[in-house]
Amino acid sequence: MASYKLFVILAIAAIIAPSVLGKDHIVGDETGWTTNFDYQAWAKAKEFRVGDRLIFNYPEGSHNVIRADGASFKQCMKPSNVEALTSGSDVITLATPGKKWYFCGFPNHCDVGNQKLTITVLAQREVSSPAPSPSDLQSAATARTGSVYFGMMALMVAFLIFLQ
Ligand SMILES: [Cu+2]
Repeated sequence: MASYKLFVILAIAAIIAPSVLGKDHIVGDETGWTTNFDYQAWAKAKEFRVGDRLIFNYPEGSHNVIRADGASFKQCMKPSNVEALTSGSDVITLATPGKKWYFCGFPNHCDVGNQKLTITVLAQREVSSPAPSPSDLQSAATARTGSVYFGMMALMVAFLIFLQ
């Protein structure tokens, strides 16, 4: 009985979460983050937006992830002020729109092995047009508030059921 209620809560959360949070993109899908993979082809089919997350999966110690700028990306050179990510499951939340550059800092992985990714991050999902009019912004804001509000209500109801 308790497990059924838990299932209901999880099901509701699963329906609501995507409307509130961003999307997760596993870089390279099941291939993960490695050499000799066409990450540009992988990225081409996807849409990246503010609030989405990039997840770089690789065996810890065999690769890393460097958040570069355009110039350092071109030369596969780590910017001196940037710390490499090394956990083997590195999560990067896309915080701002625009071009982003990532590569592996292991010798030859970027330049010879082509282990690099550049993406263009678009604005957050709810505000879809690039130059929305004030009324568009208003309705987008209302829609967002509405879905968050509905989500909170549904979760509260689910927890009340669960607690009974
Ligand atoms: Cu590497």
